[in-house]
Amino acid sequence: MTITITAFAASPDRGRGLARDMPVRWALEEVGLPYEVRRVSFEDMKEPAHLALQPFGQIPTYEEDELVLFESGAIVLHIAERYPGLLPGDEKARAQAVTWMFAAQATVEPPIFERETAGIPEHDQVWHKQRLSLMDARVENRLAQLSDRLGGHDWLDGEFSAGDLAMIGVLRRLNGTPLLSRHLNLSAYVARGETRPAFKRAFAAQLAVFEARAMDS
Ligand code: GTB
Repeated sequence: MTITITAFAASPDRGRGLARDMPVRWALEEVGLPYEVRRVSFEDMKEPAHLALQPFGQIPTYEEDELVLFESGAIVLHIAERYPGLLPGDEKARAQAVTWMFAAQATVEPPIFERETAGIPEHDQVWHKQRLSLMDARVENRLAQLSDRLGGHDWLDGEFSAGDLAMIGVLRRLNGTPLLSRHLNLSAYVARGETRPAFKRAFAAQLAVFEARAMDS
């Protein structure tokens, strides 16, 4: 079986591992599956060949022999369901881990994403400051709720799972902000994920792409 994923040829995150190939790489590393990466430019992503794999012209995609998937969450779930290491064996615990995957993308990420994307285009608007504080409050509300639930535990529900992988992937977007750092348990939770050997391998692999390009230019 050959697994090929797509990733940015030149990620705008400058090697910080924030693009969505990162959770897929991390999941593959956690379960120990080798994979190849096809790097695509923004232009490539809008070409018919890539649109046949990803109808919205985005990365990541996942090809496993004849199977083609897109949506990073669906790809991580596919990997987690087939290989041990990312979902508990017990049926109920499994459903709970999947619930955290959905919570990460559907409940925690939207306010974080909104705050992040509003920053640059709205920066010059007179109402920007007011809107920013509103968005900060929305993020803060979600983080406070998540922090309460995590409490002093290492992971969201028992052992590390795909739910933690998804949640940490979302929270990493706030690294370096007071929104995250004021919640000591959440900062420690993110750091705990980032020190996993599988995360480190995934991070290093995507960083190597940025560094190779920097050497070329
Ligand atoms: N829901 C989809 C999934 O989870 O797979 C979303 C995929 C997606 O947003 N892909 C982005 C993309 O291909 C890259 S990851 N964008 C190109 C386009 O839409 O034309 C999002 C991303 C981009 C950049 C940063 N960054 O610079 O920090 C972080 C995250």
